[in-house]
Amino acid sequence: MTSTAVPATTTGGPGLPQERRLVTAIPGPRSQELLARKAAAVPSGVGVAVPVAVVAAGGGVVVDADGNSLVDLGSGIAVTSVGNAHPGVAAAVAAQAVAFTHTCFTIAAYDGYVEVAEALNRLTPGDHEKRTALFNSGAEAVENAVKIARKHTGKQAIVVFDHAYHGRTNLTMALTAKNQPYKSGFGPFAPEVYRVPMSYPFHDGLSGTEAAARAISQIEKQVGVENTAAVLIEPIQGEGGFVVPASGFLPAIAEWARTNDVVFIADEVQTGFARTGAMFASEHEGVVPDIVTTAKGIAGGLPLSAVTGRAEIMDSPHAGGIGGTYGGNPIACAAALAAIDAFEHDGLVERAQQIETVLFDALRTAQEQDPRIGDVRGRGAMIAMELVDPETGAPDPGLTGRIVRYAYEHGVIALTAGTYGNVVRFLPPLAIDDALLVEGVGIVLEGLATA
Ligand code: PLZ
Repeated sequence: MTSTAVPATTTGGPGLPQERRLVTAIPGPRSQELLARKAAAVPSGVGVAVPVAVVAAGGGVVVDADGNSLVDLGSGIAVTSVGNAHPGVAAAVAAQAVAFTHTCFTIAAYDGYVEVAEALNRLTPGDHEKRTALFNSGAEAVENAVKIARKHTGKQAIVVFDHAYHGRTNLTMALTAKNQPYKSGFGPFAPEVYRVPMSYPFHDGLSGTEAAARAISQIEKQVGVENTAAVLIEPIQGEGGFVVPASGFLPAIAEWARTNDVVFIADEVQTGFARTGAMFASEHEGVVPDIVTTAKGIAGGLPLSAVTGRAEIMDSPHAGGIGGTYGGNPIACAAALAAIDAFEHDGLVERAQQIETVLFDALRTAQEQDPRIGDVRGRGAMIAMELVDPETGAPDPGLTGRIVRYAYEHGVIALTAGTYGNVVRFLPPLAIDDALLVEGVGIVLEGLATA
């Protein structure tokens, strides 16, 4: 059997040459070989967006088995914010792996879990007393946030928004808006989930106050505050297309929740940890959520997620009511502590702000020449362009698909998003350098010009 496994000598991390380098077509022969094996061994429901076999990654590049070096504008969907194979993360993982790999925290406790909890209690918005519980995936964090909010309020209804994405488990599929590809045929879905309109300035033209009034009226008329346990919202929607609500929308919803005994849950799985040019996206509008869910960027690529919230809410489940075999695994916690150290001490919040400037400059200049770029939006290193038919304003998912294909064929990983599939999103590692970032976005725009 042939194999494209990593040679033992392969080292990723920031020491990799920071360059876009194409030595074969994409996919090259070794990548094609892996994808053929994948087709025979892995179900087709598990897709692969960029047809490469990865052997190393670091800084702003991903290197494939054929020797191509691709500019990474995706970070594995906003995960490797500190950079892939970050040296501090790699060293912490290695050290923890030779000390102990697992106890199950609910069987026998260890320092790393508590230290991650302390760090999140300190870093998330608000100076009230907090508690943090750790899990494995973003979806699992969201599920637990819902469990805790229901237990605390004694109510059941969960309010979510148009274009929302919260995961692929049964409850989180119900919370997620988009049918294809996330939900189709996978029901029945969990009950007591109610969807209300989001603030989406490019589409609805409403102010934050108007959009909040629309959503609140719908909750009060169709659900009832006496039934509503929680409002769950991404402060900037991720999979939904980097939808930044109009200013004032989030504070108005949070304030309404506060006065109605409704738990306000911010899903910061994609927006958390410096990604948007603040440690958490809720900070941009001074919102202090009752509960924050985090994952992705938290641990530099290891699976870890968290629910952080007001102590009185978090402590409402009975002893033993919250748990799981792997939640807060010691290796993932060691990685998180190294990643959090980098977020706090390596200027990554400021770096995300600089990336915003570079991306907005490039995309807004392109938008002036090209009416197919209907909207450019986002914050920090979470920036997107929404593509439309200039005549009708209709979404153009076909064009979007051609652009990201052009990009990877020319050595740049770019991702799509959006309810209408017409958004190209930029989520570079915060470890990317400016030259590579400018080159990468340039290739994407070249794709737009030729598509
Ligand atoms: N909440 C806000 O963005 C994950 C999904 C990719 P998990 N987004 C990427 C895909 O196609 O599956 C996400 C998110 C927000 C929750 C989640 C779920 O996080 O770690 O994928 O479970």
